[in-house]
Formats: sequence, structure tokens, C-alpha cells
Amino acid sequence: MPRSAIINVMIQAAMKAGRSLARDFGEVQNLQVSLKGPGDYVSQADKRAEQILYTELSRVRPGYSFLMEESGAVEGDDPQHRWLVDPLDGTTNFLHGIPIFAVSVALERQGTLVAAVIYNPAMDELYTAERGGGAFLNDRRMRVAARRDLPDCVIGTGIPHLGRGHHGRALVDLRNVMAESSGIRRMGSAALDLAYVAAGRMDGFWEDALQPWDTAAGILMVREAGGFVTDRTGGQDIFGTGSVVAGNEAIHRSLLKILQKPDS
Ligand code: 2AM
Ligand code: CA
Repeated sequence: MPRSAIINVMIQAAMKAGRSLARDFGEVQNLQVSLKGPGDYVSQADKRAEQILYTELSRVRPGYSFLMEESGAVEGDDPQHRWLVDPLDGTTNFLHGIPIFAVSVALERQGTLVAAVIYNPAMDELYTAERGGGAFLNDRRMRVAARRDLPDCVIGTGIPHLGRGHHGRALVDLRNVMAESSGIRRMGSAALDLAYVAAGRMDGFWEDALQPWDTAAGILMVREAGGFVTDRTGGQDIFGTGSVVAGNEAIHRSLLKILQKPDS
């Protein structure tokens, strides 16, 4: 399928930012053995990647607004369009030399997600989606997995760490999902988790306490791959609640039911 002009712009920007991250990732791997670690270096890498995305996207579409992880909101002259940008999703992985991280870019038109790109430079995997146009991994069409029974399913999640999220609730959810599924995975990048659901690699995914830039591109990716995505109540307020639940229709429904079980 031919790609639209806008998705090509997004691919160029995401791959340019991804190449910058890949160069910095090489250095981060070397810095693991130093006592101070690569912390400062990583935040510079993050900012460099965001600057590339901002420069590239605003050069080609001047006036569009931005919501970026590092720089926050930038209001443009065009209130109809907004970029949601996460220059480095999976920061903790990147910091530790684990090659599971991605650039994530989504475009909203009048509040509706219309285009999405997620790029993992370490694996050179490019995920794209356009509203009504399907979702692709490199040049291959993506479909969510067809499994309908949770006992056959691999389910992804994100586990809150020190100072973030509701640890007690996360443990309850983990216990309940592990008891009914064939395995839980924890990759550390919500953007890639959602891309993996779209690609049929994982059958479902849930996480809480996320920001709009973590999930925006992945939401469209899953929908265009034929999947369902909601917040943990089954509603559409993913950005407002920070919670996300994804899968095919049956697995999404099963996950919602489990996640709505009371704490004890
Ligand atoms: P990050 O790597 O860009 O920080 C891991 O569970 C997921 O949660 C990642 O997508 C990670 O994005 C995101 N995440 C980690 N800390 C976060 C925070 N304080 N707010 C929102 N999302 C966060
Ligand atoms: Ca993120």
C-alpha cells in the first residue's frame, strides 16, 4: 500500500531520531562499567532525539502543536493538529544497555489519532499506522493475534517502580492475570508493548500510570491491526486515566474483567 505524505514525514523524522539514539546507545553500553554510569549521557540522548523530532516535524508542518515528553506542550497556530512525541520510550532499558526502546510519534487531528510511527532502532523495526489504512511492521501488514482463550495467551504489562504507580493494585492485577494466562511479559516500553500486540506477538497488554505520549501511537497501531484498546474501566479516557488495556476483542474483554476484580 502506498504511504501518505504525512506518514512519510513521520517515518523520516522518527528514523533520524532513532539513528541518533542508536549512536548514543553504543556509548551507553560502554559507560555501564563506569562508577557514575551513563545517566547524564542518557538524558542528553533523550533531548537530542526530541530536538530532531521537533525540528523535522515543525519544518514540514509549521504551525502544528506538540505534546512532548521532555519539553511539554507547545501551542502552534493550527489548533486542529497536534503531535504527541516520546523521543525515547523505554528509558530504563536504554540506560542499562538493553536494546528494547523506541521513538514514538502520533498525530491527532481534531482530537482523533490519525497517524502513528514507532521505531525501534536497535532491531531496525518500524511500525506504522494510519486511521483507516491499517498497520504495518516494516512492509508487512499487522494483525492482532487470533487466540480467544486467556490460558493460551502471553500478556504484556508494565510494573510500577520506586516512587511511581500503585504497587498494591499492580500486584493484585499480576496475581489475577498470571493465574489465568500462559505467561506475562514485562518489556519496559509501553509503545513497543502496544506495537507487539498489534503485531500479534503478545495477545494482550495492560498498564497504569502512563502519559499520553507513551500510548498515543500504540493505541492507533492496535486499532488499525483489528484490536481493541480502552482504559481499565472499558472507557475511552486513556490519556486522562493513564490506564490502557489492549488485545483482540475476546482477550480485551477477558482482561477488563480480571482487572476489575476487587483488591482482595
Ligand atoms: P519512558 O521509558 O519514556 O519513561 C514502562 O513501564 C513504561 O512506563 C515506559 O513506557 C515508560 O516510558 C513509562 N514511564 C516510566 N516512568 C513514567 C512516568 N513517570 N510517567 C509516565 N510514564 C512513565
Ligand atoms: Ca515513554
